Amino acid sequence: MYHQEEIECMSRASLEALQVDRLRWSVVHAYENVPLYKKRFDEAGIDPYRIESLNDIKRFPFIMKQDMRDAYPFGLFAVDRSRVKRIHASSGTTGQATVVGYTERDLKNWGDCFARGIAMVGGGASSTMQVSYGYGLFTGGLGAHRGGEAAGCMVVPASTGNTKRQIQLMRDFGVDILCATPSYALLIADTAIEMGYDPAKDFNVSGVILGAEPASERMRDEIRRKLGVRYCDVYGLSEIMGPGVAMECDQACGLHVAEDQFFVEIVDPDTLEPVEDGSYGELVITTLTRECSPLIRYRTRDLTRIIDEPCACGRTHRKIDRIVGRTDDMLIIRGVNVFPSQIEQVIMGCDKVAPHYRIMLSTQGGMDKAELLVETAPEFPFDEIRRLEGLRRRLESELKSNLQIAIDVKIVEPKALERSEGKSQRIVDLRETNARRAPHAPAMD
Ligand code: DLL
Repeated sequence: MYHQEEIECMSRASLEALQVDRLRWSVVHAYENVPLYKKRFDEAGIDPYRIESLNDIKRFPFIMKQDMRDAYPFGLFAVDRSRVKRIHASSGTTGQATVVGYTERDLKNWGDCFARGIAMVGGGASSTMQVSYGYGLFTGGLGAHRGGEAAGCMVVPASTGNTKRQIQLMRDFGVDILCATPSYALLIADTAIEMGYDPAKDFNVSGVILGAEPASERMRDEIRRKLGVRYCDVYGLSEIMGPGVAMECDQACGLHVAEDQFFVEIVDPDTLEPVEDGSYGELVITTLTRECSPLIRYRTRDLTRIIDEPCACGRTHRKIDRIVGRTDDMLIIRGVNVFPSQIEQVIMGCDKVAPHYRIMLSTQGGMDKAELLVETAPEFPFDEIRRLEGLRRRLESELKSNLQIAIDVKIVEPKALERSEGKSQRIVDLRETNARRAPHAPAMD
């Protein structure tokens, strides 16, 4: 089932022709209406009126989150104030917030992108869709909401919080599609089980549309099993639009990029040169239709690869793989580069622990101290001290051999770590100085 079959299943040749046309429009639109683009293109000696093919995009300079911060609040808007119908913003907890605006057409396109994912989990006009992403300046709630309306669903704007009530709404309204972060979907499932339900049987929910944060395969399996649902991973970022930039079909091997709306590239994060097809690198996105906040070659910092193979679902838009991390995720612990995903891999490889963990960084005696708090799997006998100690030592030795640094492991009981209703915070960095972070790491929102 498709939301817009004529677009989602377009021949590659027609799609690429459409992309070239739209790229020409977008680049000129940015150049003529946003002073920063005019300055940058002129400085680089680029003629924005001469785009022959998609390859020409490679001549253009990149734009970064810092550029958006510098332009706060409306410096990158390309339309008159009277045409801006909505704004969203990043939280700005660790730096200046970034603001993006939407015209009526931007909002319509956004709704259609998200609605494609609703069809991917089998939803449509007869669906009842509960949106348990936060509403507000964060794009999750209102983005999914608009998608639900575009698909013709009955939308339940639950937002986050009050989990027992969320469960009651799901039951009373016969909700069949749930949108939330993976952490929150799991919390909803676990709370329902604690309340005595078997959500896979007692609830009508058949599809989930989950994103805004990474989810390991184990976590996805747990959500699928506990709720008895089809899982659609939704990718997006507020700078580019919000949720719906790419969504995962039922083949579960990659997320179809809305290529009629966005042109994607993968570059080496160090050299900024394009990587070979299929290799991992940093995702760079150019908007093709956005009127209010066009972005030309935006460096997302997200690491993924392009999957350029025909998909059995019939959609022709190329896919990106699940996001494996961010270039600015990298931590420097006692001089060693560590990606949180490396720690997660060790956890996921051990069935005695649950996928609930936290990495605590602090300073002790002037040195970095790293501690991993991880919960045991529910069936693990937590009161058997010797087995617990064995498990702790096994994890410490695996971490040491995989990461080349010592990380203390503290095993905690199931449910000891606080659950999140939005994006979960896996790293708590309490070190006295942030100087040991990656030098290129911008503040994360
Ligand atoms: O998280 C938009 C969103 C809302 C996406 C709801 C999906 C669902 P930001 O707060 O700007 O926007 O955060 C964007 O979150 O650059 C990724 O690092 C991460 N992210 C988003 N979706 C995924 C995903 C929203 N499916 C940042 N898998 C992005 C992994 C994701 N990471």
